[in-house]
Amino acid sequence: MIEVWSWPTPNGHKVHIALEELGLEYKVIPVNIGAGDQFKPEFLKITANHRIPAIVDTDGPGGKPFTLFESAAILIYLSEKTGGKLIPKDPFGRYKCLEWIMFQMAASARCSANGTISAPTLQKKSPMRSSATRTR
Ligand SMILES: N[C@@H](CCC(=O)N[C@@H](CS)C(=O)NCC(=O)O)C(=O)O
Repeated sequence: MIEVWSWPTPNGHKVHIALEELGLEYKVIPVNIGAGDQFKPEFLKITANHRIPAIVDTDGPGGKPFTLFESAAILIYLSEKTGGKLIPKDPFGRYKCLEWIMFQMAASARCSANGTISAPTLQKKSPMRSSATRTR
């Protein structure tokens, strides 16, 4: 069973869609980023970054519980967990796929919700937030 600590935002939906596509059993644990849930200790136990999505796989590598954050890392993990269904196995296809995964992370997946959650109260709780994000 995979616990998805998430919220309905673009980065959250990437993982929700992959879980549906792969037919994996999962349970969503809502992290209301508009209410500041991402700063709660129980969420910060499974991520070094106060951002959704994050997962806990109760049946991770070696059959042990496994935590993971960052949507691209999660997508790669879920693909490999299911035998590489989302990422081609041949080197050409694999690296082209990773290229686009990295591209969407770096260039196109800025969370549109960031503007709404950078209210002054949340900014104070988030020393890691960049000045660029603070001013949006
Ligand atoms: N690089 C991260 C970005 C995650 C991200 O920006 N998450 C946003 C929602 S889409 C968030 O949780 N923001 C809460 C905050 O900044 O405190 C990923 O791809 O997982």
